[in-house]
Amino acid sequence: MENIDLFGNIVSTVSNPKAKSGLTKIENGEYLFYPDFFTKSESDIYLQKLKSDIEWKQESMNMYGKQVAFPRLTAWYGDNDKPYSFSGITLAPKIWTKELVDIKEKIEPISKVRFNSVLLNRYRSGNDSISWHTDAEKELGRNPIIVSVNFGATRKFQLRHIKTKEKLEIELTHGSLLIMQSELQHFWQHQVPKTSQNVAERINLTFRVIKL
Ligand SMILES: O=C(O)CCC(=O)C(=O)O
Ligand SMILES: [Mn+2]
Repeated sequence: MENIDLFGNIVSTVSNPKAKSGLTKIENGEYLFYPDFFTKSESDIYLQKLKSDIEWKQESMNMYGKQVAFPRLTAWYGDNDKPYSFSGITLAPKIWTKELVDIKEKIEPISKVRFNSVLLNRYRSGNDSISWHTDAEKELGRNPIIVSVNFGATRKFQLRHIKTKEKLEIELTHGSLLIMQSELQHFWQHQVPKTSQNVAERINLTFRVIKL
């Protein structure tokens, strides 16, 4: 489905994610989407475990001389304690928990990549968000593969081409898996916007390979 938004941009909406399951090639990139990768009962358990066992942090960043809190909680886990920079802050990872290893071992046969780190985001309500950015940090190298796992409330995930401004929207549901690959991080930004709807908590995990 194609619509024109307030700014005259073309917005393609993946209105029925099931119909779009599998590989989608877009201009300058591609993604794979599996709406029901984890079963409902598995996803319910992971959501509870991640809420209670992960060491969630309220990070902040310096903006024009002021410390501004991120509109979400974050956590960073991985193979070792090599620091990693994103959104203007540097974090040293914690060592994998049992459920993170479990999730990682379920996704690696699909992505055919061994991940050495995961960034977690916890959106406490519709007021939490992540704004337009790419995951093209230099530590991830050229054409990084990013595997995104989702538990909890469904939120809109939007992609925007940096040149054409074309927009795409995918509803990331409880237990869904989204793999972003090829040149996508170099040409498309992504965000999870705030919503005025009364939504429950959502946890997102993005598995990454940091080139050491
Ligand atoms: O919550 C999401 O779906 C996206 C998170 C994200 O883009 C990031 O952590 O870089
Ligand atoms: Mn990102």
